[in-house]
Amino acid sequence: MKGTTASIMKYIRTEVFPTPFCAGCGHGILLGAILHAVHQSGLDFSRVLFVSGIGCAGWIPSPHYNTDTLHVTHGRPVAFATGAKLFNPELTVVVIGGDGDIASIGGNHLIHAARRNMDLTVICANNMVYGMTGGQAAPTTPRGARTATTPTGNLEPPFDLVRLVAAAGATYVARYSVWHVRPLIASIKKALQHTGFSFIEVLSTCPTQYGRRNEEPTPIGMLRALKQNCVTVKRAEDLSPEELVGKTVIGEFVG
Ligand SMILES: Cc1ncc(C[n+]2csc(CCOP(=O)(O)OP(=O)(O)O)c2C)c(N)n1
Ligand SMILES: [Mg+2]
Repeated sequence: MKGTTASIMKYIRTEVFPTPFCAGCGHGILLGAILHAVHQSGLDFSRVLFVSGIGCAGWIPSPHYNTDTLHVTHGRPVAFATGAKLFNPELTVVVIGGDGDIASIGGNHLIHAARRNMDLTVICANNMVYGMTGGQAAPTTPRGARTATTPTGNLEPPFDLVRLVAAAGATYVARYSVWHVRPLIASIKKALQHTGFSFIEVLSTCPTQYGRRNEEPTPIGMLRALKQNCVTVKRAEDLSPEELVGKTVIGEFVG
């Protein structure tokens, strides 16, 4: 049953279906990828604690995952997860949050947990916008992108989350997208088994709040853009700075 949808259904509270996600939301793909990684790792699901804040990404574990989930204040899941891990060190503690939750209001918790090399896995579902609250600009919104609060284009530069977290001291750092599901699952497996602070940025699609205001309004167009615009770390080594403009480098950066 490796890799089939049937193999992960036992980890899902199907009584909460249909999901709260909009049509074309990439967070559902990430929801499944995390469960495939758990399944393939052979972890006891009842000994995994998922912590999430407020936002569409917060709904990935809660209410969907059939184990303990903490659905906490916006921006604070890393802080709650730190407390849970210190109190109960044998738990595998996984934070799942949006780019606003993890890197905007929660940015300080993120860098300090990385600095301390806390034994947590943090998965950031980066749809480059505040999806749930109406599509405001986030610290991950690309320059020039239109959002509810930057209708003529964002003037500010975005954070490069993998560089930020790697510089802060994380000991496993990777980036993939919801298009690159197989390498994403392999990376989540590594992060779950890693001792120390592991961080995965997952580029996700938000047709409702991001795509419709920018070049790719459709779910399939957004997925195609991820396929076309992402280049692996290895391939990026052979590209000039000019050739890398508009590209996102994916792969493992630390670990
Ligand atoms: C302390 C606090 N500040 C602000 C909010 C409003 N709020 C809820 S979710 C959110 C941002 C959601 O964006 P993100 O974390 O990227 O998740 P997404 O919905 O895009 O998956 C904001 C600003 C809140 N609930 N609590
Ligand atoms: Mg977001």
